[in-house]
Formats: sequence, C-alpha cells, structure tokens
Amino acid sequence: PDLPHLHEEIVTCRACPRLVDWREKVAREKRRMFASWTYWGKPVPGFGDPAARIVFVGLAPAAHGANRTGRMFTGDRSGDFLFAALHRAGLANQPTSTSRDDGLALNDVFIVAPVRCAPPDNQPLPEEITACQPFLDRELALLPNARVLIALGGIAWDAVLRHFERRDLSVPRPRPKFGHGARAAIEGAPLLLGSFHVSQQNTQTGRLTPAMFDQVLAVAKRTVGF
Ligand code: DU
Ligand code: SF4
Repeated sequence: PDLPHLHEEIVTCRACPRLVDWREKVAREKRRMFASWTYWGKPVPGFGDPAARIVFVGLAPAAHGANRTGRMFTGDRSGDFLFAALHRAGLANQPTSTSRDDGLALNDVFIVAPVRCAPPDNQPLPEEITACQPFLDRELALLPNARVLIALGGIAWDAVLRHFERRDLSVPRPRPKFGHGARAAIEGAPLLLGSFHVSQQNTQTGRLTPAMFDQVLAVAKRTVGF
C-alpha cells in the first residue's frame, strides 16, 4: 500500500534459493577490508525521493556494495560514479555514499532495481528476474510523479518494458531496443531512457564516460523541467 510497507516486504523475501544462499554467504565471509562491517545480506529496497520525477532502474545489488550497506549503489564503484554524477547535476546533496546513515539525500530522483538480491558474478538468472518483477512493478506504482525512467543496462530496459506491458500499455513489437541514449516514448508511460550501466566494467574501460552519463541526465532533467 505504501513504500515503507513494500520495503518491509522486500527485505524479508526468500523466494530465490540461489540468491538467498549467495547473499548470506557473502555476508558471512565478507571482504577483508570490510571485516568490521555487519553486512546487510538481505534484499535491497529502493531509495531516494518518494516524490521523484526521475527514476533509475539498476540491475541488482553488488555483493560487497548494497549487499553490505543495505542501500542501492551505496559502498561500491558503481555508486561512486552514479552519485558523483547526480551531485554534479544537482540531484544529490553530496557526491559520495558510504553507508545507510551517511546523510545522502536525493532530490527528484529515486533508485530501484529489477533484482533485489546480489547475484553471483552480477548475473541474475531469467527465473530470478521473473520472480522479482512484482517488487519492481509495485515500487514503480508507488512513485506517482515518475516521468522519466532511466534503465541502466539491457536487463533493466527489458524489465521496464515488461512492467509497461503488465500495466497494459502498448509497447511496440518488436520491442524498442536498448542502447546508450536510446529512448522509448510509450503512450501513458513515463519516458524510458537507456544508459550503459555505471559498473566498473563500463566506466574503467571508457565504454561509459562521465560526459556520456551527464548527457542522459541532461535529457532527463530537460524532460521533467528540472
Ligand atoms: O525518513 P525520510 O525523510 O522519509 O527519508 C528516508 C530516506 O530517504 C533517507 O535515507 C533519505 C532518503 N530521502 C531522499 O533521498 N530524498 C528525499 O527527498 C527524501 C528522503
Ligand atoms: Fe526475493 Fe527478489 Fe531476492 Fe528473489 S531476488 S529472493 S524475488 S527479493
């Protein structure tokens, strides 16, 4: 019915045996540099401004990032890149994010993901994406002001199109294709924008530069009139 209740439901989910095992094993074994942490080790709910007009759709928690801190993109390299960009754009009050109580607040932005538990090798299985889709559907339904959805990668893009279909919106066939800078304007839906994911694999190799990401953010801000 509301975000806090949905979030309680999300964090207690154990529907995917492989992911429950993995998230808890990582939380027990930890990484040496985080030995003093009590890892979150549970599903990760969305985070940000509930009145957001711009919504990011990621992939899944990182084993030693959100699976440790309990907050989307908090405590890993993807988050370093993302929050720095949001801060440059005036959408976050600080450029870094290290823990759930670090004072970070997003302005007009909310962050969700199609898979809420850290997957081995950052690769969820199709049945795990399917199992988690209702949480995405329900969380997006509880963001009444969302006008732009930014899909970080192809898995997010596909999950958003499935979400639109489940809302009986008319998604063209063949479906619009994901790419960096791709757009899908579907009647009755928020504008869907594609961006390469902010993972190290993209940002350390130059596949995704800060300038490329800022460009997508600029389109989103222009669309909502930020
Ligand atoms: O307790 P609260 O003000 O509803 O905030 C919960 C949580 O959401 C807090 O960690 C900050 C974040 N947040 C935000 O990022 N942007 C907002 O506009 C409001 C809350
Ligand atoms: Fe539940 Fe989603 Fe985690 Fe699967 S991935 S256990 S559906 S929260």
